[in-house]
Amino acid sequence: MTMFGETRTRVANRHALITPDGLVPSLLPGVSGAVVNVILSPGMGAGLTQLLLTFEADGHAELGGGEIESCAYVMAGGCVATVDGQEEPLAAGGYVFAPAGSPLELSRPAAGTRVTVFQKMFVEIEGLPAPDPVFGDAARVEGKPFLGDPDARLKTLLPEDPAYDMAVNLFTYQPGARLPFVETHIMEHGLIMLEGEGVYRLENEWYPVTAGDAIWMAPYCPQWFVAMGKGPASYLYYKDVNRDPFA
Ligand code: UGY
Ligand code: MN
Repeated sequence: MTMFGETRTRVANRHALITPDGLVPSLLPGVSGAVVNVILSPGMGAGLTQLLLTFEADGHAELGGGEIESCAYVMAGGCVATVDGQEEPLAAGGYVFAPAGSPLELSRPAAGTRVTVFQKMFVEIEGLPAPDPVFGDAARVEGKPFLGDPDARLKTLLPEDPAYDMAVNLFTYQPGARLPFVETHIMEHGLIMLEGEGVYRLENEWYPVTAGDAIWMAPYCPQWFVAMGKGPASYLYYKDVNRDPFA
């Protein structure tokens, strides 16, 4: 229960914690029959948008296209994803990447389907082929020990190929597992906690976090996480990758 006049949400200049209690829906062109929460956006200084879509049974979304690339991950329920005429059913844990120039269509959702979408402006490299669409299922991706720790496992959902300038990863920590050091890096993150709880350090603040919380980390935001619950904690996150800092 939230205390009267209180929230754990905190929006700072170089990081943000957005908790579900304060979310207010907005209308987004191309989306119907869904509650849309634009959780992260350029409006707060972020270089990405992170959307949470909660569909009704007749919901439909057409996202991206133009210079925008999109990656959608189904957190609960299921729907059909279409990119460039290729159509795939996605259940919970299913995901899809639609490159710039290829709108992402989500249709025929089960009522209550919840989808996180990360979007950014694609940065082209001359002479490099454009990235292909990707359809996948997180259950089929191997979780690799992070820097040798078998209790902190990382699933890399998109191809590790210079054609892609967006990474979307799934991190699962056993209780007590943590990032081995406080990271400070050029890459920006958008993140949503999928399961469990822990403490996230963002710059010089420490935040208790739980499933449903979203986080923005600007480039160079010092960051660290420790899983503190009785069960595993997992989060889905975005990262901009593979481009020259001057691009
Ligand atoms: O990929 C990453 O930079 C990751 N280790 N960061 C994070 O989980 N905050
Ligand atoms: Mn990081």
